[in-house]
Amino acid sequence: MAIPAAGLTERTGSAPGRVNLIGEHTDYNGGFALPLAIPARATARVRSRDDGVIVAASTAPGAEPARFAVDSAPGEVTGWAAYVAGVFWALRDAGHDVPGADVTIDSTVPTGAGLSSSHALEVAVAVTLNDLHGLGLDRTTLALLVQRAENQYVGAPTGTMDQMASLYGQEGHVILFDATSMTAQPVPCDLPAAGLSLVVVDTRVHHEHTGGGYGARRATCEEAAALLGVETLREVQGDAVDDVLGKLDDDVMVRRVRHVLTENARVLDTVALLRAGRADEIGPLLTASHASMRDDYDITVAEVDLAVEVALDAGALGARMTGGGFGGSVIALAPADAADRVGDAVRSAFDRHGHASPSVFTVRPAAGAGIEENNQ
Ligand code: GAF
Repeated sequence: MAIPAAGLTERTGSAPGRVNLIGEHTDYNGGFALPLAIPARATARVRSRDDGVIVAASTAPGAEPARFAVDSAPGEVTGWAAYVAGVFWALRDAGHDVPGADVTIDSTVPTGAGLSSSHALEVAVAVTLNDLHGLGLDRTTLALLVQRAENQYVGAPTGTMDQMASLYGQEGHVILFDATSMTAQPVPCDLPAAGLSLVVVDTRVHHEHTGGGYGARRATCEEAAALLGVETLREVQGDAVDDVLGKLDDDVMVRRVRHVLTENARVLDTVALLRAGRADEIGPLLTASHASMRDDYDITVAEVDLAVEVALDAGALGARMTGGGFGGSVIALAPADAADRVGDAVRSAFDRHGHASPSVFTVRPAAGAGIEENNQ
């Protein structure tokens, strides 16, 4: 990243939200995921201060401005500003003596929709501070620092997929993320050329990963890995799934591990099809991923299951919940001329079932985080 010009004390950077095409709850198991950066982004304007204070403001409705010390400890700042405070904390804890700042956030990533709005905010702040202070940190290091902010400061035990997608996203590509080697490989995914649309249905059932469900899934997987005598479930990925499951007694644990192992395989199958120019054939893998999240990982909710079912009935080639679950968004891969029909069908089904009206839009793979060109 660029070293700042001497005396320049203000920067603006931005970072996208993400949709995960496939590969859910695999990242903290050392596995594979296939996210894409989306056009919706968080923008962070950072102006240095010399009084050791951070003043954070956001244009989001209801987000109160916050004022706190640059060296605030985890727990001292709560609410939306904890995401800002957490990034400063993680950088300083890693030995980067970043000063206080006025930080203004403006984001178009819907919150609580499973599209990684909090990671977009954190990554936007991290890339901006990195550039403003000439820290020279590479993107993977920034992803790991943002994970520390999220885990230790905010208190959500999340993995690294969202940050990697936001940092490494590329237009026209999905990103094959390998959480063991921490590599992010772009895989071409030109949906319009394939005559396809990726429809997102934000069910408006909001989720929080600081709640117990996400952490409980993670703990069960870690327990299973310990019982199997491995560091992460990735180490048994090459073994026959039934052989691995046969070594576990607990039915819930068996189902959780089956999801992770079969999901990793589905990611790699999806990548093979995309690389072979067969994007129109990945639908069944997406739908199988959803069934696995619903039946084995138990992380879907009624609205999400309904959206998937109705999207498929309306002509989607495949559909699944995207993100950590317990609400959030569904993605449906549809022939471009069926995208409107899919959206309309889901809206009317939600209406019939008395659910709040969903927000429906299409996304395409967009660029990753960066510094705005109009910085002086
Ligand atoms: C959330 C987490 F932040 C990610 O790390 C990942 O685990 C995802 O849920 C599930 O795949 O978005």
